[in-house]
Amino acid sequence: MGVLNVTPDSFSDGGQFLDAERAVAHGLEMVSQGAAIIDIGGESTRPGAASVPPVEQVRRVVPVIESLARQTEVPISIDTCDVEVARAALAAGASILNDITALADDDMARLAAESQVPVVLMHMQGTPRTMQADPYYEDVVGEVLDFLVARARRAESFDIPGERVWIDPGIGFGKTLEHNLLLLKHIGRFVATGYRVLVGPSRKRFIGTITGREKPADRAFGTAATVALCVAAGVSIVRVHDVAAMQDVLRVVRAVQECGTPGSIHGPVKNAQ
Ligand code: HH2
Repeated sequence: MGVLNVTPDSFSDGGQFLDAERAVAHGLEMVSQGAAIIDIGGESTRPGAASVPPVEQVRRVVPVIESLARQTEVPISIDTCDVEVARAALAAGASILNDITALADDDMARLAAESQVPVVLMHMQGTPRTMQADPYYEDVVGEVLDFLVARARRAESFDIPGERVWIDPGIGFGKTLEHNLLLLKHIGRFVATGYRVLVGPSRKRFIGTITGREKPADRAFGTAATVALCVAAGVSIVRVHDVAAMQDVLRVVRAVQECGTPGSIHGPVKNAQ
């Protein structure tokens, strides 16, 4: 899943794609690099971010979604927790809902059910404005897992079938460095629920803390380590900024996973040394 933020203030690509034409060009570039989904957002959720009125989010994302949907078959997801924005995005051609509040709003749950699209349920402690103030858990993995399974069951009670529910531990959303690391270390427990798992570690602060890389754009190698761990553990979707580089990570992890299985060696891997 390639990230496309049509915002002035996202932590990593803020201001780069506020212009619709540039946003569309970047979306198409990520498609050409192998993105299987383009995730479009019109509101930053970085720690401390102020919320953006739905009408402004719509103004930012709808032209980009319309244009991309005309030019590519790759599914587009809308990253929003506002039902009006989600509705406008679906009408413009989006076909996945990415809700960082995990369907806190019943209207969003009804929209997901009616429109029969997959929905990402993400865990967050607090709100973007407050979430990094003092995150606290007794048992971060158990609590995040219990929350997501409860929200997935709630989604199913709205007639959203389990195969359309994707769960996401919400890396960086009300989590310390240690919390993020524990969630990544035990990501297999989320996979074991049977729901598809999405993880979004890309370029985040905790990677900068570990590597000493202050600039988000310099965190691709750190991100690659998390992507490799997640994919090896059975995660279905990784939400990333550096699509071309992470495609290479994916290819190598898959080649290792598939080696030794008859008929599994294919394409460029065949003659590798
Ligand atoms: N992370 C961000 C935004 N949306 N959605 C899901 N499902 N999972 C995530 O981990 C996730 C997300 C934050 O990253 P980004 O979009 O690059 O930054 P910003 O929120 O500043 O726009």
